[in-house]
Amino acid sequence: MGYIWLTHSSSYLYTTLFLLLCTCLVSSKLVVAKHTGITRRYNFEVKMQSVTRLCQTKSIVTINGQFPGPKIVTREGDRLEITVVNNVKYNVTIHWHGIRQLRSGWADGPAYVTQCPIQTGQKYVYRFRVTGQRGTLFWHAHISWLRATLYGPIIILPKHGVPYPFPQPYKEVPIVFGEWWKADTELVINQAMKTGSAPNLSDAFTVNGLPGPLYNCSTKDAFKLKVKPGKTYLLRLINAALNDELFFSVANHTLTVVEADAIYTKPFTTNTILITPGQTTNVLLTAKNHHPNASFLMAARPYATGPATFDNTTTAAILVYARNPSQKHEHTKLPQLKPKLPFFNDISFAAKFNSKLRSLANSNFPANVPKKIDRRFLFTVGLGLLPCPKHQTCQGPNNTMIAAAVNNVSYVQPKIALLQSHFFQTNGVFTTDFPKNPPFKFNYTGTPPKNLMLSRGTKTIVLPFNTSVELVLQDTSIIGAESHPLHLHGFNFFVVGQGVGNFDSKNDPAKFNLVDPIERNTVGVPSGGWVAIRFRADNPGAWFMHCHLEVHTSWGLKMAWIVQDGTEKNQKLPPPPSDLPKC
Ligand SMILES: *[C@@H]1O[C@H](CO)[C@@H](O)[C@H](O)[C@H]1NC(C)=O
Ligand SMILES: *[C@@H]1O[C@H](CO)[C@@H](O)[C@H](O)[C@H]1NC(C)=O
Ligand SMILES: *[C@@H]1O[C@H](CO)[C@@H](O)[C@H](O)[C@H]1NC(C)=O
Ligand SMILES: *[C@@H]1O[C@H](CO)[C@@H](O)[C@H](O)[C@H]1NC(C)=O
Ligand SMILES: *[C@@H]1O[C@H](CO)[C@@H](O)[C@H](O)[C@H]1NC(C)=O
Ligand SMILES: *[C@@H]1O[C@H](CO)[C@@H](O)[C@H](O)[C@H]1NC(C)=O
Ligand SMILES: *[C@@H]1O[C@H](CO)[C@@H](O)[C@H](O)[C@H]1NC(C)=O
Ligand SMILES: *[C@@H]1O[C@H](CO)[C@@H](O)[C@H](O)[C@H]1NC(C)=O
Ligand SMILES: *[C@@H]1O[C@H](CO)[C@@H](O)[C@H](O)[C@H]1NC(C)=O
Ligand SMILES: *[C@@H]1O[C@H](CO)[C@@H](O)[C@H](O)[C@H]1NC(C)=O
Ligand SMILES: [Cu+2]
Repeated sequence: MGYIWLTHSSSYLYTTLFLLLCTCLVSSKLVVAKHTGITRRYNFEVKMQSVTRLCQTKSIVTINGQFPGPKIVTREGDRLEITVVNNVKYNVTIHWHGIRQLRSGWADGPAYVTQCPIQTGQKYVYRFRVTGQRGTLFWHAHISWLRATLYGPIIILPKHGVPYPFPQPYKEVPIVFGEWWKADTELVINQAMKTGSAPNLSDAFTVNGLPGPLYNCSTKDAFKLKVKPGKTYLLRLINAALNDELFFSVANHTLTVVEADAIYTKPFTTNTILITPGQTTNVLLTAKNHHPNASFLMAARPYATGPATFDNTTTAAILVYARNPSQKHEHTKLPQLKPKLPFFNDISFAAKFNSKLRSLANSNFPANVPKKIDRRFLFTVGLGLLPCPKHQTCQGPNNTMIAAAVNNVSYVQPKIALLQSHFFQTNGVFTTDFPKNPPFKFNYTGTPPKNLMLSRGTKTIVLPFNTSVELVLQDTSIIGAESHPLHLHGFNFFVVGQGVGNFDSKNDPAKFNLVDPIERNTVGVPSGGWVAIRFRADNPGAWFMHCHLEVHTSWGLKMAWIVQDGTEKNQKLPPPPSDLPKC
């Protein structure tokens, strides 16, 4: 049984010293720029829009007719007020992915967790403050599969006068990955849930909504990034794809990772990025000093480890060097160079890449890793089977449905939001007996048990305010091992350890990195392995935790934490806003 050891490395010493030097400059400005923040207002009208991709036109759900949706630009410390008006036939909710939502849980967005959906003709104003975060996040629909087309960037700039802890880029460019179906995605998931089989695969991946030149009938539908020689660009990478982790690489250029999930990282250079759905990564790209005689594809395709087939196509945007207009003709003839991406199931690349991600962890941006742990949990995550509903025929083995679970519990979505039920103490919506450990011990990553059936329930774990939690997420090989990007709402967590095989509670904790672990909101549970995370439950509310592969969420790979109020006034969740949608 191998493991990947995360430790503090002295090779980062130079970076740390350099950043400490900058610190004095920054802190003097921090005092001057004692800003209370402003309120920024956005209007989101959910409406249908006709869009053509891959030579086929379909009507998709959009915000304000835009695809991808509008960019939210804000600053650390600001308040946001986003009015969402639903003018489509579907129920809608919007989630502000990665925003901490400190004591504003009513604005988090997952349907039937923190709110009932915004029904046709209704509106809801999401009000929250951006506290202690800066970098790239994104917003997306959080109901059924509507996030297939309802997503857009959230850009959080540092407070006024506070520089980045890396050289100021010449330009900043969001690069949003998506996944495109020619078919109606609501029909795709509804059909799969009826038959108990895997949903139809997507037809393409997209960059900023465009599939790019490697697809038939898409040469013109390519995102072009025009760069000037010698300039440095900050690419704000967002994986908004529904079901696929992605590798991303730019031909003949290296990338320097500087931030992940709105947390600054120790910078490191790489040719390829791995980014799971739900993750964001900021990278610096420096253009060559001269005009090369080529343009360069910026390509992405899946990292796929599971048993199922997947969309193995490649999306690409094009990096072009700006030329003067007289040379325009010449430029169109330039060859397009392609990057070399890792093989689809390159587990060892994934492990190496993830072990390079470290928090900046300096005095300005400390890594407040919980050291004393109040509660420890071990959750298995993976696939399984459920009985076919009465009067239905299912396509799983022996008339079963394929499903997924955490600790063998496949989550059942309630009819009323968990947070409402918790706040008003209505019984019968959820129980508080979510298993703290796997109900049956087995060789999680070895030969699966004979019985592949799962149980069902709306189970939660209740945590007193400020509990420090250590959670080990353990993949299983039931139906097939697979990397699962687990996303936690309401918190960032520290990734203190990861490894292959089964977690060893005797020997693995000694190898945890408690010095500069990466802090984030979504982590890939290694295929056939485990990951250990730590967080402090300092945010009262009902917080969803689920696989960010939407198909697995549909199958039940989700659960929720209930975090109780603290004793102080500023440790309590305020009552719901008066316009909170009703069920
Ligand atoms: C899914 O694919 C099958 C086989 O190609 C096709 O018959 C079916 O119509 C597709 N479903 C949807 C919702 O597009
Ligand atoms: C693209 O079109 C060509 C020619 O029609 C066809 O042979 C090929 O299979 C298509 N490729 C894809 C990925 O659909
Ligand atoms: C791109 O990289 C390839 C492989 O390293 C190299 O052969 C080629 O010269 C490079 N081209 C340019 C224009 O940088
Ligand atoms: C680029 O191509 C032009 C025209 O073919 C040629 O004159 C020039 O020398 C080339 N430049 C480089 C750097 O290869
Ligand atoms: C993609 O998958 C299809 C169907 O499984 C297969 O025929 C094709 O060879 C694969 N393409 C690549 C590039 O792996
Ligand atoms: C299906 O049922 C048969 C007969 O009861 C059993 O032998 C087999 O193990 C079952 N398959 C699965 C995947 O449960
Ligand atoms: C679990 O299964 C794996 C893979 O078959 C094997 O290498 C390992 O020894 C098993 N572990 C235990 C504790 O049986
Ligand atoms: C999961 O729960 C089902 C239903 O209670 C049970 O039959 C099965 O043995 C459990 N499996 C595991 C691995 O806990
Ligand atoms: C939470 O607990 C930690 C560790 O015991 C303590 O340092 C901190 O002050 C507590 N925070 C609150 C808000 O109570
Ligand atoms: C929309 O949400 C309401 C409130 O939860 C629910 O009663 C209704 O069934 C939902 N409609 C659909 C189409 O899911
Ligand atoms: Cu998953």
